[in-house]
Amino acid sequence: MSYSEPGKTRFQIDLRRHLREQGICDNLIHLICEIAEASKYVINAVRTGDLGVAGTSNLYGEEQLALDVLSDRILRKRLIHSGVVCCIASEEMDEIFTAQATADGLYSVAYDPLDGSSLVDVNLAVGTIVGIYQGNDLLQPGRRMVGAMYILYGPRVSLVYSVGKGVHEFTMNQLMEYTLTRENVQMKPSGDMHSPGGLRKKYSDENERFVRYLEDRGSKLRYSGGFVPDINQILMKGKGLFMYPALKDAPDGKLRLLFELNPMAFLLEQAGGAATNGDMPILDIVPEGLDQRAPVYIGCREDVAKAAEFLNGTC
Ligand code: FBP
Repeated sequence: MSYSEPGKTRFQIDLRRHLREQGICDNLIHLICEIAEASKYVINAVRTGDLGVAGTSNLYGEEQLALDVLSDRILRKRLIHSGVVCCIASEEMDEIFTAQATADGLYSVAYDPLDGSSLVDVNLAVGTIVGIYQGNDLLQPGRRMVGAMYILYGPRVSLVYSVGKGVHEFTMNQLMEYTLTRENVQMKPSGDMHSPGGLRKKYSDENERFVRYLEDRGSKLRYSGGFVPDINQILMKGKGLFMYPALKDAPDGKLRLLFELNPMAFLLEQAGGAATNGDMPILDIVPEGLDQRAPVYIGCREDVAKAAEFLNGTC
């Protein structure tokens, strides 16, 4: 991982130039830049928008916040306007939206427009999560994605992406442009911090024993309640494990395969980390529907492997 420092040639590299260096096709470069542009309007909504409820509910029957609906509309309009997207799936929409009938040379996008939106009310960091597929089939294993990215709206605004050639971070400057700040982010094999999601009293004995094992090993608790800031901390520090396991009353956990888990698993694997549901890599799960959820253990590969051992009783 190389930090771009003043005076070094990699400084002030903008997103479009960096994407061009990845050797990917113009349509994918254009798509990622369009999502980056959309994030500038989402930032404005997060900073000044209505914090109330929208009066509607999403695919999961959850009450939508006005910010959920607004950020979803901003991204959907931008994706349609891009001209390179055929199918769109959003955590805030009930079904797949077909933007173009043809799929030749086009992409499909699954996104969570504002993950952790309920945290804006208490001024905590939130984010947009995006997974990109070639063609018009969104229900394929995450390993087939051609790109993934998230945008973190925190004290600073950062954008992290991968198109299968490493993981790179950009930070928004005072001109609202994204410039390179970290290139080829790498995970260590094991770490000393953990983010356990969900109510502990609903954990299985195996999950409880695993968290105790981490604590006894000297791992520090780091959990903000926001998936994007929690994953960003793990990626940028190159260490740690996030888990949102199956709960006694939620056998599939909470987080959504298409909109949250696949993009983050793609990024972590690209950085040398791992992501599992306890039985298999997240990226190898064949989605059965838009609303599918899965338990997740994501972060340093040795810690993820250890989680699976505890769950399968081999530890
Ligand atoms: P939303 O998509 O409804 O915002 O939920 C996702 C999320 O807020 C994640 O960002 C976070 O990791 C998790 O839920 C927190 O869940 P809990 O409050 O149960 O720990």
